[in-house]
Amino acid sequence: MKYLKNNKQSFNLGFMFKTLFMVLIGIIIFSCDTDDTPSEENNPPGEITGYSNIKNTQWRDNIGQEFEVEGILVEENGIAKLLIDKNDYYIDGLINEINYIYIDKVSSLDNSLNFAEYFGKKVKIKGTCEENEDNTIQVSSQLIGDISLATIVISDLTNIQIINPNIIIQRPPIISICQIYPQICEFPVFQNNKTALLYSGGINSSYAYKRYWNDLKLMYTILRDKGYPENKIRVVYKNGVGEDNEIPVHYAANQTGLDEAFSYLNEYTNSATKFFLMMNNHGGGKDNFGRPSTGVFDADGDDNRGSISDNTDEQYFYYNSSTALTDDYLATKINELGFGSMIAVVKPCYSGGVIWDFRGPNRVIMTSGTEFQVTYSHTSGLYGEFTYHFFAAVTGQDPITGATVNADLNSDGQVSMYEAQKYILANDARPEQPQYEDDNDGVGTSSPSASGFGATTFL
Ligand SMILES: [Ca+2]
Ligand SMILES: [Ca+2]
Ligand SMILES: [Ca+2]
Ligand SMILES: [Ca+2]
Repeated sequence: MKYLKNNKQSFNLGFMFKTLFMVLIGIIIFSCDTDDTPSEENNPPGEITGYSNIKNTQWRDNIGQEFEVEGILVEENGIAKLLIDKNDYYIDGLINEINYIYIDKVSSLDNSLNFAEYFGKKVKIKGTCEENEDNTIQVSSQLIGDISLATIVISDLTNIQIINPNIIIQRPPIISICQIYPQICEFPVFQNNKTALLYSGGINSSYAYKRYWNDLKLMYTILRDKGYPENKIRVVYKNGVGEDNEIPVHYAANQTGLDEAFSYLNEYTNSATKFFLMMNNHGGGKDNFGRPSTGVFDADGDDNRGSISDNTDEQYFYYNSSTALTDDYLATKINELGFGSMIAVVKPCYSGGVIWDFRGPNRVIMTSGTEFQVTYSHTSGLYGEFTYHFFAAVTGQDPITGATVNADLNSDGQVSMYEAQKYILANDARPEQPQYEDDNDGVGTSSPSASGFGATTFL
């Protein structure tokens, strides 16, 4: 009952049906997550899940009304939200709307209430339902739904209480690459015919987690170490500004910025060029595990093939944009580059959904999961799970502990993309199945070939 408005609602027949309906929805959502890591913050079966008493199709009728809500508070770029399930913080996809709600405060509390101090703790909050005023959340609501604007606004300091002092979610710090990897921070003087595009959008202030910045910084540094010239790497990130100055950010993650990045790289790309692509942040798609579909309707039908007819193009979000970034669009931009070979490392949820779109000769495509699967960050929240193991494989060093790892299966002194994927497959500890494609059939596999193109492809 704790998420019910003011406890005023009487236990009438309508409420019983509503409860029954929400329990059913809850069973559908959670029962399909059979391979999910158990979380001590998952609701016990039978209890009403989430904030559906506030966040429903009539949520605007709730504006101005007072509610009491509980959840784990997380804060990103100054925007706080409550989560029902801590796992949602580590997923690189959209959170079910009923499983999170934004928290804000009246301006008179600006100096006395700092949400960061509550990070990762379970809190109880009383406040008024309002529409979120953050510009990026307003803009992204045009893409992900009006319901995403629902916010509980606190007007009194006594209306936020910590109900569990334990930190359930640790705030992951931004890493300093050269402290962890001093040996790769001295870049070689040789310059190769290699170009790279590193991308992370982040949707809006609340979804743009710092781990994407960690991923991009480490990837950038590794590429420089591998001889990718500074002027041939373009970083497209969030609003065009990095979280620190360790690597440059060249463009904002919107359609204009992405187009400009591709145009720029096109000037440096020829038929002998190696093109590296990292896609990061959230993804949307058709889910086979009970979550609502967050992809884009496949209007041209090109995503349906063979046994797959999901009518869904996967999307990989911009920042502060109401335009969807689809796999179709990315494939068009990639195919305009006249490179000789490509390595694509694709982290977001539903990442396997790019394999069909990105297919082509001399291309290695490595994804964190299948077309129908959410994928996770590392348990530390510092990197993606998939990217964490990729970094370990190609540097020979664990990116957190510094421990030596060896992914060089054939002991030739270098780690091919085939070897990197084998390392990832052996070590990925999340409920996700990384996929691999290097034979131009557009079909991902969990069993990479030891004699395929990727076995002789290196960063
Ligand atoms: Ca399509
Ligand atoms: Ca699809
Ligand atoms: Ca697709
Ligand atoms: Ca090797």
